[in-house]
Amino acid sequence: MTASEKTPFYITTAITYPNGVPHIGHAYEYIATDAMARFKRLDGYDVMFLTGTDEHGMKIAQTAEKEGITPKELVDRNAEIYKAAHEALGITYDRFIRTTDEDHYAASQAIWKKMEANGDIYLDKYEGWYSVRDEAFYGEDETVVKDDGVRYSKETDTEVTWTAEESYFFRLSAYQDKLLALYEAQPEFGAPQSRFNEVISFVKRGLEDLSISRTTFDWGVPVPGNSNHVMYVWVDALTNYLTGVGYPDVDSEKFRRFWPADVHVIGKDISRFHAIYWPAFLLSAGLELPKRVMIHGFLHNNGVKMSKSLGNVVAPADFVEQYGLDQVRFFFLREVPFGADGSYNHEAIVGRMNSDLANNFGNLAQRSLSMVAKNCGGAVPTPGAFTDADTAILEQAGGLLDNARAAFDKQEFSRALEAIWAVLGDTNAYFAEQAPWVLRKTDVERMNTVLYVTLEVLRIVAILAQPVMPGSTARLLDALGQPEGDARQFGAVATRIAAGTPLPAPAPVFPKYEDPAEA
Ligand code: MET
Repeated sequence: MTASEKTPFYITTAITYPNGVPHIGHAYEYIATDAMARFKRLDGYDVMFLTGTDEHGMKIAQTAEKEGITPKELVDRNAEIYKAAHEALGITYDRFIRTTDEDHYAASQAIWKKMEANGDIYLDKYEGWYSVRDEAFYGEDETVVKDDGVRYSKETDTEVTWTAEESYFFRLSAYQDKLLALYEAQPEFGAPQSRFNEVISFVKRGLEDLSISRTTFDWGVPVPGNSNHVMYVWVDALTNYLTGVGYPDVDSEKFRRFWPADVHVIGKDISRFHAIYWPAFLLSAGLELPKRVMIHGFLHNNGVKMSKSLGNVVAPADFVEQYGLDQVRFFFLREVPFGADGSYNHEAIVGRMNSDLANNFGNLAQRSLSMVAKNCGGAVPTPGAFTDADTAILEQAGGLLDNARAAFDKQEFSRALEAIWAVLGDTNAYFAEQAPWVLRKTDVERMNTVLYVTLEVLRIVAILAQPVMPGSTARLLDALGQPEGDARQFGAVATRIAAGTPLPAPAPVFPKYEDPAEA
């Protein structure tokens, strides 16, 4: 199938302010979004996966000033650091957008003009509280003065400063009913439900018009027709999702193919921007709305020692170095239901690495493949008639694809992995019960059948686990004699491993965690 015959699927991460260094929270979002993108590619979709950096705004301008460099120098340097983090995490984005990219200025100014032409932008004066950390405006009732005499945002605990300047406003107040109608018509527009409900109640309490330009600094996209103003950073930031698919050229093949986005994956701290402001801007500009905003929770290091020397690991690359890339990807997606908050610590990671990966998956593969190498001439054996036990396990494995699809379509990664690992658990029990090492002496045909069934389950599990653990599953699929290409696409789940397929000498795929201190 050519790309244009496939169903398009457009997925995005939030774009990060490149004013610091990537941390585990970024890694978590990139990994989840990447797993989703890989899943859809393997399932035959034409995927567009956008990620990048959010380079304007006061926060960036202030960080640059502190460092004594220009904002552009700062973002040029740091964008590379974020790209390197994507690389280290195996993120297969199609475009890394930087909001200083030229085409993004054009897109931001184009959407501004559309909103203006629709009568939704007017010039007035802004007076209120602004948090540079959050790049967000807060109502007085959303702030509190603490014992230190400083005023903070109640929600995010960041300092706010009084801002009074001429500003353009977006008529957000006019969108309350339209947004509520949207939420009603598209009940899965925001997910998970509990986080979406918070957004809905916020809108129900009433919306004020939004200040969308600044005059006190110039690090931003100039407002069309008034170069004293730059756009409020969130106006241009959200527009990145349009730039990524060719906006303002709405007739381009790319735009027609990929807009509206299928899923925006974001953190819970920015749900208001994505589920309220963004659809309002799009409605104003006469553009279609994204199908889903998936709001994930935060991961906390619950305080248990993470690294041998420092007692804490926060850089994604260190994590990967310590545990292995696929192990980290698996852990994050398996451990915490996506959407919920969760925690991670060294013991939990090692636990999953050793029990789920090394024991349940790796050992089963290693034991069955070595038996095949020794007793079946190094090729997939020919099975005899299947018993009920064989059929039961094959049916369970065969049912995993539908199950995984249903879970991934809602970004319920942990649920998909749980189901896959339940089948692995049952296959381990099956293998122990059937005891092919005993059959070797008593009933070779039966041994062949048991090994065949086991390899077949491993094949299906390896195919389905690819989005989460691309490297190890590729090695396992090599060991199972499955070439790259169609044999590894989800469509291949419906086939059976072919008897007689020659197999290379098996090598362990999932190592146990070795404590460097004890090595
Ligand atoms: N830079 C924002 C943040 O990190 C996200 C922008 S997504 C359009 O909070």
